[in-house]
Order: sequence, then structure tokens, then C-alpha cells
Amino acid sequence: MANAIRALAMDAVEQAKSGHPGLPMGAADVATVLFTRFLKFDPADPAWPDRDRFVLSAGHGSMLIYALLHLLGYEKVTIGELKRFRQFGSLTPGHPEYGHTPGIETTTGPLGQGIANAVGMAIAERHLAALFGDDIVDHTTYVLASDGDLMEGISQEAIALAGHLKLRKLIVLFDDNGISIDGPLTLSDNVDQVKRFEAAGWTATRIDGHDPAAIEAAIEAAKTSERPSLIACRTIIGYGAPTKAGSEKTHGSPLGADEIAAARQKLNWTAPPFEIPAAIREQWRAAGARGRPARLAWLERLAAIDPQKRAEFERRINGELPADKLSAAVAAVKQNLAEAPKEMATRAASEFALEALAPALPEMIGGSADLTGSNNTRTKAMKAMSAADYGGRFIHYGVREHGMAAAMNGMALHGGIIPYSGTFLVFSDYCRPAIRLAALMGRRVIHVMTHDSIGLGEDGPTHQPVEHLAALRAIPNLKVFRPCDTVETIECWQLALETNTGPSVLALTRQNVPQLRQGFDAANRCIGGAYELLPAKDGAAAVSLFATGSEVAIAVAAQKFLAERNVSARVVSVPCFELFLAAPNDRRAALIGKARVNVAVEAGIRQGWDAIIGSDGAFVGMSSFGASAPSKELYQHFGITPERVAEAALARL
Ligand SMILES: Cc1ncc(C[n+]2csc(CCOP(=O)(O)OP(=O)(O)O)c2C)c(N)n1
Repeated sequence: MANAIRALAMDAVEQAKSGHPGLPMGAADVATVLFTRFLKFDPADPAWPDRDRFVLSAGHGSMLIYALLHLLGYEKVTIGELKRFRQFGSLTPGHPEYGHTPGIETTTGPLGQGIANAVGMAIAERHLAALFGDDIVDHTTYVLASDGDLMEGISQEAIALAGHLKLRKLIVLFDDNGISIDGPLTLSDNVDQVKRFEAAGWTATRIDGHDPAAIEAAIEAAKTSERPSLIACRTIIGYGAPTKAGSEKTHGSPLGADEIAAARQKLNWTAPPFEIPAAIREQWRAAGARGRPARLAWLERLAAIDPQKRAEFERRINGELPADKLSAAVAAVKQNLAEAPKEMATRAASEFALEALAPALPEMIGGSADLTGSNNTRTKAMKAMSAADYGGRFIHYGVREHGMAAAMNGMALHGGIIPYSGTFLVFSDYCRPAIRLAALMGRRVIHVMTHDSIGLGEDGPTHQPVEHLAALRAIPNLKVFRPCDTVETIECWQLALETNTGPSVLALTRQNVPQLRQGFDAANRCIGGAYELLPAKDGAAAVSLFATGSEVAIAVAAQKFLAERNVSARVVSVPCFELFLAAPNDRRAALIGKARVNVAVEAGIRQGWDAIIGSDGAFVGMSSFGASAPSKELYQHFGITPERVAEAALARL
């Protein structure tokens, strides 16, 4: 059965003239034991909520999973799709992609992401089991990880978090082949992975990854462990290739016709390319049919639970918001702010919003990378999640931004949870690869990123984001919100929660800002990404002022300044570029307006703003790193003031 995987991998890579045969051939025995004897799944319903999760963290070995899905009877993964491996529009892209091929749990490729996604999936499983009971939620998360996965720093963050939370239903199968692209691993690495995982609180063993009995016994033992488990499976990369096995030559290129012919002989595999002998195919299909009774039994158990509980489980798994509760919570916050306007930092406004949102949306799981008090992401009622209480809704991720962001992706992929978390905006760089993948996969995760400019003050330029808003806005399908006050903050939270097609970042201030939106407005004015906050006082505006976040108040003050000089200006708040730039041309053109001068003010770099103010517009912001000083002094020093905004406008009139 394992040779069927090997043959399909050799043949598909050869046909595509590109790809990675080494990993599928080496890990074929491990995968065969796992998929035929342990993994709980049903090809008839790849999204069955209580299925076991399998994450191929080493995504370059994608032919392993495509071969498995085909052999096990995932209908859409036909032999034709295997023949079109890596071709445009096929279900078998170079690296596995979430939402593209039934049976693929996550988009892997950037090494280390998958193992960290799996930690998030295992957290989600434990959390939902605590809420809905083992009858409904009881599955294991398996990962196949390579040397490359374990060399990446993110893996350390992930395994430390998993060990700390004692995620006993997480099992990592390490394809311990001692080879990476450059050659033997000893060129660059000498870590004893078993000891490393043990140090992080895992159970860890080392086995022969070509011995089915040993693989079976190790997985069996791992399933009874009270901790997450590592099984280091010693394998030979490219197993079966007579001259290339055990060498980096099999990692990422076709083996070539002669080597494949010789491998067929060595493996005693006589079937022609892409053909599977009927007896072996039958065995695979039987393995694929194993999970059906378990799924049917689960459906019966689900049908038997309290209808309200079932409806809530289904709502959460389907990612549906409790729309009435969300709009009521938003309206209540807005009412409060209309009655008692608040001058506060937008990070505090976010906490104020969360106090209303979190009770309304129990699927929200908060967290912070060790900056809870600074990010304001924990509501008063939120208990911490721990190995003793998986029902807690707040995760202390520790100082592990990258692992946090990837675990959040795993939770969102698992379903039933809307993860949000916190760190400083400047450390979005530490999360970026995972945020990019959330955007690529179209998953709802929400990053609260506070201390969003030089306005954070004394911590200085290491902590002051300058290029980060632009860098985040550059990621397709990511919404970057930068609300200007308390009211915009709740509106942006609502929009982030309602975005179920991709991630959002909320960039929030450390310093206080005035409440600019007065009175009660039921409509969400941020929905279009930009709106006219203050129209020109007398007739047509000579100047349009555009700003985001804390700089909107500066634009408002600049408007007054210009009025004193008989220049009429309007102020447009731009809380979300992506929403604004996606608006129809006429709406965009109307909002940009026809003033003689456009000025933008944002305490970041200019990049991206020309789409709104034009290349002839004036920009007041940053063009260097910040400095260490009190916030007000920094705004003066870097010239981000109402006077300078007004001067920039006047100079162009
Ligand atoms: C973050 C990241 N860096 C680099 C790569 C390119 N790359 C793909 S596989 C690989 C290493 C291959 O070694 P290993 O992980 O042991 O896989 P094997 O050779 O056993 O298939 C590298 C560097 C990547 N996919 N992701």
C-alpha cells in the first residue's frame, strides 16, 4: 500500500517535470499506518466537524497527501488531477492549499506554519470539548513535520505553547530523514529533537519509520499520553530510488525515467505509471470507508443532544455570527458613547467595545503575546485558558507573536472559534508570515495591534511603527483598520467580526484621543472605509484633509486653523484603505472630491496614500524612524501638527 504512494509521487513529479518525490517516498510507510489504522475521517464528508485533523506541515511533500486522498476515495481527487499535478486550475497545486482540495486542512509551504497551525487546532478541539462535551468534540490532530519545520523558529514557539497547555491530542510525526535541500542535516543542525520536545513537556520517542509495527505501537502509545507527543520516525528520503534514496537529490526534483524504472523494480511495483493494481486499490478504499460508521454514530449523538446546544454548536462551527446579539451590543456601546463621550486611547476604546462584544459572541477567544495590560484584550470576565481549564477564553500566548498568529489560523481553520489577540503594531513583523497565510486562506482572525505610532512615546524608535501600516496594507485580502476614536473603534470591531473571508488588523493608539463622533448614529460609517467626518463650512472645499487614527484629530484642528485664514477645508476619516479602495469608482471619486489641494496626515510613511491624495497631494507623516521622547514632543519634532498640515495646504493653494 505504501508503494502505491511512492509510485504515484514518482510519476506525478515526473509528469509535472517539477515537485518533491523524496518526502512522499520516505514518509509513505508512516502515512499508510496513520491513514489506514488511526486517522478518523470520511471521504464522503471531508468537513465532518469531529474528524481528526492531519496537517502536512512539510507542504513541499504535497504529493503524499494528494496520493492519499486519491487512494482513500476522495471523489474529486481523481487520477486525472494527479496527472495534472502543479498545473493551472488543478486540485493538486505545488503546495497544499486550504479550500482548494477537499481533505486539505491548511495551506502549508512556508515551513513551520503547519505545526503551529496544528497547535491552534488542538487548542480549539480542547476548548470546544470543554464546552460541548466529549460526545460531540473528540478528535486528534496529527502533523507530519520535516527537519525544515523543526529548524524554523516558529516551531519552538508552537511546541512550547503546546507543551505548556498539555495538548494531549496533538501528535507530531517527525519525518526524521536527516536530509534537507543543501544536503545532510549535519551541515547546519545537530539538535536532539527528542530531548528538545521532552524539554518542552512532550512525550517523545524515536522509531524506525519504515517498520509498520513500530509506527503503529508508537501512535498507539501517543494516543494514551497525557501530553502532546512527538514520534521521531527515522526514514530514508526517496525510499526505493536505487541510486538517489537517502540523498538530497530526491528532495525537490523529478527522479528521471531510468531511476523511476529501477525504483519500480526495486519496490517490485510492476504497474505502469498512474495505475494502481486492483487489489491494492481495494485495500485503500476499504481504509477510506473505515470512518463512515464513526461519522454516522457522531451524527446520531449530535441529534440526541439538547436542541439549543446543538443549534449553538452548529452556528459556531458554520462560522455564523449571532447577528442580533452583535448589532445589539454595538448599538449599546454607541448609545453609551453618545450619552457620555469619552476621551481615551483607542486601545482602551477597544477594551470598552470588547466588554460588550465578548459576552455577545462566546466564540471570541482573546489573547496577547505577553502584553495583556498594554493591548487591553482581556475583558474582566474572561478566564485564562489552561491545561486545568480549557474552557477559559483568554490565552496567554507568551512572548511568541509568530506562534500566536499561526495558532490563531489553526483555530479559525478548525472552526467554532473567532480568535483575536494582541501585540504591539511594530511586532506585526513577527507575525507577518502567518497573517499573510490567513489572508491567502481567507480565514477570520483578528489582530489587535496597539502602540500604533510615534505616539507611544518614550519606548523609542525600536517600538514605534513607521512603515508597518503600509506594509500590512500591501497584503492582499487583509483589512487594516485604524479607528480615530471610541465610536470608530466599535464600528471597526464590528466590521472585522463580520469579515468572514479574511483577517483584520486593528491598529490602536496608546495615547488618548478625543471622541470626534458625537451623538448617536446607528449606521456604521466606517463600512465604506472612508467618510466625510466634517464637511467644509462655507461652500466648496478648497482643501480636503485625509487622516487615520490619532491624526484625524490633528486634521480637525488643521481645519480650524485654515478657517481662521479663510480657507475652507473638509476632513475625511479613512479608517480602512482596503474597504475604501474597493468601493465603486464614483463613490471613491465623490469622497476624494475636487478640492484644489489634498493633504493626508498619518504618523507613518507615505507609501499607499497616493491612491487617495494623488501624487501631487501633500503628505504630513514620517519619513524616518522615530525617537525616544514623550509623545507630544515627538509630534512637534516630526512636524505632525495642525499648523504643519495647514501650512502644507496653504503652500499648495
Ligand atoms: C520558511 C521556508 N523557508 C524555506 C523554504 C524552502 N524549502 C522547502 S523544503 C526545505 C527544506 C527541506 O528539508 P526538509 O524540511 O528536511 O524536507 P525533506 O528534504 O526531508 O523533504 C526548504 C528550505 C520553505 N518552504 N519555507
